[in-house]
Amino acid sequence: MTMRLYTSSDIRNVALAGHAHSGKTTLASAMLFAGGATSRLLRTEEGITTTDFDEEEVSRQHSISTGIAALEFSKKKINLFDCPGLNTFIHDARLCLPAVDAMLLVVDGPAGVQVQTEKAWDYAAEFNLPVVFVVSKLEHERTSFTNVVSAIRERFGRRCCSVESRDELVEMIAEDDDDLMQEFFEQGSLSAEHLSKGLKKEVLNRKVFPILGVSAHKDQGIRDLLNFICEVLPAPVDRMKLETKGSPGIFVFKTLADAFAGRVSYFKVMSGTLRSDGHLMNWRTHHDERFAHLSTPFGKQVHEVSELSTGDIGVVHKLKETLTGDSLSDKSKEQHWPAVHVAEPAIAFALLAKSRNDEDRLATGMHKVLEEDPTLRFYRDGQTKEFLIAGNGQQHVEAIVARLHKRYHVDVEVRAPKIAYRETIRGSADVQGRHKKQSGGHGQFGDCKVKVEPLARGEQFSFVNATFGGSVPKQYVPAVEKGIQEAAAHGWLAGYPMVDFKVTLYDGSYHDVDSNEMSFKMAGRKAFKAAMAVAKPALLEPVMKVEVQTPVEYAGDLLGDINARRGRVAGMEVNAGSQMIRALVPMAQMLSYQNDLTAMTQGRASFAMEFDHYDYVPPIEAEKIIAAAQHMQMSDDE
Ligand SMILES: Nc1nc2c(ncn2[C@@H]2O[C@H](COP(=O)(O)OP(=O)(O)OP(=O)(O)O)[C@@H](O)[C@H]2O)c(=O)[nH]1
Ligand SMILES: [Mg+2]
Repeated sequence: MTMRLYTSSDIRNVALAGHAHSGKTTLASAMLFAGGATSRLLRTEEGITTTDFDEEEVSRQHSISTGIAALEFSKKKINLFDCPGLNTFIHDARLCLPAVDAMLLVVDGPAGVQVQTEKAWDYAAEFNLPVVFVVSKLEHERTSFTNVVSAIRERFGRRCCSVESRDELVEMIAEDDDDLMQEFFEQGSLSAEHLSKGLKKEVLNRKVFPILGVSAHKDQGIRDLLNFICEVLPAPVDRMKLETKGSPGIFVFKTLADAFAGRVSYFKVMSGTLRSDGHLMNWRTHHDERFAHLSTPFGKQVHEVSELSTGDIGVVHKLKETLTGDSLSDKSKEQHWPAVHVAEPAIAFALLAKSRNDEDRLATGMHKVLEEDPTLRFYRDGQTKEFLIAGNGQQHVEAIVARLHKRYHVDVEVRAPKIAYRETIRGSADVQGRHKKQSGGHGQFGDCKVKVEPLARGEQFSFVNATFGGSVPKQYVPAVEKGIQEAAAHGWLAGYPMVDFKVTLYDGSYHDVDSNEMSFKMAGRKAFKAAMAVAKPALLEPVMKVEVQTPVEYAGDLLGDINARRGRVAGMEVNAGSQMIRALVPMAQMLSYQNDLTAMTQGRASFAMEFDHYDYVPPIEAEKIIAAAQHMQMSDDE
């Protein structure tokens, strides 16, 4: 199927975001059906929706990654981004948000505002996106539209306003514009034209957040929502300064590694018009990429197009060197758009290949899967020689392992999670590192004096050369630094990387013949070891920011449980009958939280967590970690 051409002002890119199970995928289906893009309403339960096509999504009945599909409505092209809402996959939504121009924040009718509703709201703020709340499942017997509207306003402010409350909306719009205020005072209302213009502006500037209601199952409010998108939400060119006339440039926001079709890249046209059979330069890799066939995404399928206007969303297959976050543009003009910054994943699992054959294919398969998800890390532990995969949580990693199995037939076992501990120092040291081997043959000589001090959390490492008079010849200074860094990478207490410390090299000596780089590197290592003996090394552990939402009756038990996990409660609020608990809890205590929380609350509570900071491990726990590391060291030496 080939799609017609749309000009920049006829394009709308909207994300459907919100809590898991709130009805985003079903709503996307209903919108596609209403727009004539599918011949009937496809439901998540049937496993055949347009935007959930991955094997894992079908079997779990939850979206795992953002599915994109286009439809036409009142001559506009709407690109729908159906985002995952589950805690462990919602980060995937964030990666796609640079490509959209508004967010439909879906709020579950029966359940109301939930943990990931807030997360999605925060994402919208981060990317400066207009937000329209969509209350789902309107026909459901437990949905009260009025109650959900109150909960939304209580949580996100009175600028969230049901479009049914026309008077209130008119007042809000008039409030922010002197001319409209005057008209409002004189006429007691606003003309239809001014109201519509005013609303558009207020939504774009995130001054007003309209609330609509829909039932995807009963096809209620779907056309109104589509109309609203076309009439009120901005075209890409209304929201961002995009050059429609210049040479073409694109930003890649998503990559799929298809076992058969190979690499599939999703992009937004950021400038000019992109035509098929053109070439663009990838400015990260300096690789000339050919865009043979251009298409518009439609879930797993694509609809071919001959060109795409500024602001439109496209798909292209088989780019050679391009990954998520890359900017490509015509050779004549280098252009860059910022990639989304992702935090380092703090939880790692060991992967054990089930057979030799699996081991051989593990790395190849994994590298393909990794292309799809820049938040994952795959590496080999220097200490244990195990393959490790780091991600956002157990479910995240399990989904990856399942994908590896289904797509590439690699069988691996996921082992107990590893916590990414770090080491640091609490005290300072002033030490000497001296390496000398001058018996027979060519000698070795390096000598350095260093001061070592703690740095603030997160500052990693700094090295200052404060020598004078050539006590350490300039060409050997980097060797001292390298020696220290290499030793620091293996830590001191339990083999975890040493971080947040500063080294000042202030003196040393050398030998005219026997000094060389290697000798000064050795001297650096020795200085590090000498420093650790006195600088009070300590273990650091990742601490997570945890948000739990629960019916009020479980709050007492959950608080006690958080305490038992060495957690610190940072805030509590009651909102429309449900209790929100915010806490900081060491990751080591959160590994089984999903299961424990379900058991403690009969599955009625939900939670979200993300890495927050590193903090000292209390002495008793630290002893255990150090003992475990020494034990492993010993069995390695055997
Ligand atoms: N009663 C009713 N149920 C609905 C409606 N829309 C969706 N549901 C049901 O809600 C459940 C979740 O729907 P999904 O569309 O998969 O939810 P989602 O928001 O995409 O969930 P994630 O992908 O996990 O974030 C399914 O059982 C749907 O059948 C509706 O309009 N009315
Ligand atoms: Mg979904």
